[in-house]
Amino acid sequence: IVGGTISTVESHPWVAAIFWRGKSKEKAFRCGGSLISACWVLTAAHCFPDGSHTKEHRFSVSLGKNALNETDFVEQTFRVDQIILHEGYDNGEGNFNNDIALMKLKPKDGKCAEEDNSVKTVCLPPPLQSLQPGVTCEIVGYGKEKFGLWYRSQFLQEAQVNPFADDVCRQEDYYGNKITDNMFCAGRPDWSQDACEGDSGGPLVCEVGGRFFQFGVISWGDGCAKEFRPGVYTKVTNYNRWIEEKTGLSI
Ligand code: 4AZ
Repeated sequence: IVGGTISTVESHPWVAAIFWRGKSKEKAFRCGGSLISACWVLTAAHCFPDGSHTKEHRFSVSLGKNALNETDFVEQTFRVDQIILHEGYDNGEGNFNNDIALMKLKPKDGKCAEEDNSVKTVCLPPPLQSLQPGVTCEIVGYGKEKFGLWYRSQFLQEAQVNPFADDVCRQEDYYGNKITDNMFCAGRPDWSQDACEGDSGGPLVCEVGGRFFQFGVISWGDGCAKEFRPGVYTKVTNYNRWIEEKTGLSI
């Protein structure tokens, strides 16, 4: 997150940290995610390049985590039973179309995530709920605080962004025709806050009608907090049926 502030997982208890374990057992942070039910985490498909989704045993998911490089007292960590990428995920045009994926947590003693002050599920918006440009949304992540830095944020960070109208984001001086109907853009009018490398897969949550819903999955962008280059998010409301079909949840 660029231009944000240090946050706590207690104020974003649905945030998940996805790790990958290599052949020499080194554990590397891969992406953010969000807990949508006790056993399911929503994230971005591009977090699993070149068939790494078939290597479930290499991944783990931590919930309730404040500091990336420390094991939090309250955190809950799970192995992964299944990784489901969207069938239409496509980066052929360099724009991550259908950038959405699900991870099924492996239960421990018959249970997945247990709700407490640091671990809760996020609500998904109903299918036709539209997101009006101008509302304020929050993004959270453990990603870089500046584009090009070699290190990530040690702590969970949060920032505020506003959804942009599609016709603005599709202007030639923005992203032109790279923006499909499965995406929306969000940023600050002064370009001061944005998601950045390492934040992808994490949630964009907005208050609509007095309730908070996850409207976006952090997906991509040209640089971070750059003029005319807002963050691009997967439009979660396009995927209610897909999520229901894959998870058996009802939204
Ligand atoms: C990334 O590489 C990434 N500024 C995520 C979000 C943005 C840029 C890059 C948006 O994961």
